[in-house]
Amino acid sequence: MTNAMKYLSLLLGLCGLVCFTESKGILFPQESETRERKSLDGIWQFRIAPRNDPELGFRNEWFKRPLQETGEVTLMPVPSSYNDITQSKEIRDHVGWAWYDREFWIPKQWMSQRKIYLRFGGVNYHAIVWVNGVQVAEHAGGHLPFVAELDAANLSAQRTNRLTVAINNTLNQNTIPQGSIFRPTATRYPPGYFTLNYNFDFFNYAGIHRPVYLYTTPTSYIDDITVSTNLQEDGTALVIYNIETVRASAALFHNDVNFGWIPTVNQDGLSIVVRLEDKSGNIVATGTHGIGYLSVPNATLWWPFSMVKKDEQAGYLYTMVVSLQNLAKLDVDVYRLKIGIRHLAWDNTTFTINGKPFYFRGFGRHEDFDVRGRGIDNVMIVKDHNLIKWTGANSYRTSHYPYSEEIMDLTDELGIVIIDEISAVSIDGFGQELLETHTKQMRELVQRDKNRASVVMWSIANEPQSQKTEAGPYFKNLFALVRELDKSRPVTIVVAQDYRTDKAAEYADIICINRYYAWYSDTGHTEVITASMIQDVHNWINKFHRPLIIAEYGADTVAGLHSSPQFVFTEEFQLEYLREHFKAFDALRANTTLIGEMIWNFADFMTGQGITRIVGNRKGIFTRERQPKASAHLLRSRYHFLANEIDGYPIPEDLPQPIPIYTPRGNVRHDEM
Ligand code: GCB
Repeated sequence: MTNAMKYLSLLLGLCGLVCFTESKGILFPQESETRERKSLDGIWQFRIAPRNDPELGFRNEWFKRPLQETGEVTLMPVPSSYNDITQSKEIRDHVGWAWYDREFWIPKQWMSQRKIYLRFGGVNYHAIVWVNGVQVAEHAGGHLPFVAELDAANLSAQRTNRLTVAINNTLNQNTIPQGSIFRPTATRYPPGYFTLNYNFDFFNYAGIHRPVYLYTTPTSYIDDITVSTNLQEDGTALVIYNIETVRASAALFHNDVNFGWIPTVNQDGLSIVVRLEDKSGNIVATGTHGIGYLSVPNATLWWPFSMVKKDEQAGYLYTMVVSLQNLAKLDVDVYRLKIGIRHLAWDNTTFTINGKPFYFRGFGRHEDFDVRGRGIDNVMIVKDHNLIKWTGANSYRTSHYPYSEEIMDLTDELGIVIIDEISAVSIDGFGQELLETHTKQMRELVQRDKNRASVVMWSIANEPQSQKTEAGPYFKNLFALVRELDKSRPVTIVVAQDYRTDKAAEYADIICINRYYAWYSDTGHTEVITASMIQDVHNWINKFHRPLIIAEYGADTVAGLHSSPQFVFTEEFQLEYLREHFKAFDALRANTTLIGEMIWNFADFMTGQGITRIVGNRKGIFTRERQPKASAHLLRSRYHFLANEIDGYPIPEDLPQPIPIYTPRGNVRHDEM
């Protein structure tokens, strides 16, 4: 091994960079001088399978003909959840197969010297895809992308092509998340009656939730890029990268990692050139290997927005331009990846970003909007992130599933910190098959989000039945897997169990707990909150000696409902409930390794029907229409006070100065709210 190689392997080990040699990349489709992209979003044809004959579409091969020729169809926007688009209760509550189709054109020039792909950003839960009647893909897992390479022999540039998608939202004990079909035998039920039961607290929206793209690459192309960043002691930034290519010329090169520094130019004459450009397009570093590192002196670091004085430094992103070139130095393929340079570190007491302790002040959220359900909508996602910045929050958790790549682009760019959670909500059972599903989804998530600066932590589950003995080995395995995939970020789990009985949190780098004092226990008694929370957190920290985040606390609040003195469900109650928590958090952050507080929830969201939910979960500080409840103003004061105290971030002019808040000792300083 040469010295350079030794140095590099040391670096790779230190930074935990992992080469995904066995799996195909899932780079977001983009246009470049060598790639083309076509959106298939729009209004598609749609039909649900009959409840009493769920397999009819397969038996009658609905994928072989236009959907409108095999029965009645309705119009369905893509992306969106199908549930709230029509006036039909049957469609809203449908469980089982639902069918979509549309036609599309392939440009003539795509038919030679190119590879053509079809990519779905997310379809909940199980999807089967046909093009011109031929199956091209199948994927399970509702919130992660998948891609199919299309065979040109099955496409036409002379006439329209047909895309058919069958999706199924049925969950079982080995899906993530889990669910079960309830088929009562009692004669009072109508024939064929069944329901899908699940014990997570959000509506099981179904549909093609995220954009659908057709795109091309050249026949030799950049398949995957893995980047990790690091700061050396002298302040020089290192960008460590691994580029995987697929070569057309010889099977030998198919899906091989190009260990570029051994032969810089491979036998097929192709080589990799990397350049890092700042926001103005200046080249700040270059590389000529498939695996390597770029050193960037005086790098502009990626910072959460409230940790920098100037807005333009928040979420600073460089562009890594990767090109695969031929012997004549002409670009065969080019891919541009936005990356932020930042350094994460953690130990038993702290978590730092670029050397500064980071205190998470944020939210649990949902991808949930009126009418669209979980379907991505640019209007809503920009509005949400404006509101997040307005509150002074610096972070959120993608509770309880991976959010769309379009959302993650925003958090990277705005400098909002993300705890990236997989869809394992409320899981139980912990058998081998479940572990396999869980592992597969974790791999896909890390593969998708590994290069994102805003993602600072992986969350491998929310509120599993982690008091059960089987949960111990199950999560021990999963933590080990995620660390093997990525050593550059801490791994957490969000638990709701007691510190004495939990079997999973001990494996986490940072522990997250959810607590609902005065809501699910001692309902209405806000006077128990502060002492209970303080004692509880002390117990966890004294036992596990880890940084800890309160990942959820909250109270259902119906906007416009008032009561003095305060009473559950009123805006006054939510205010009081928050104030009592703030006292606890301030006492804890002064004396313990509490490193964050995240309220449940950012906004009201839809749930299944139930007597504890008044048309959805109302714990939002914003309504589902994104209007503030009284609590939004109180939380905003606190978050801005913290941003000012911890990061020196200027307090907005429209907030009273100094902000009414509690001192770190938990005493009221200006309690005017
Ligand atoms: C929780 C869950 C979250 C629920 C929340 C609630 O602990 O993690 O999914 O929505 O409680 O409001 O009950």
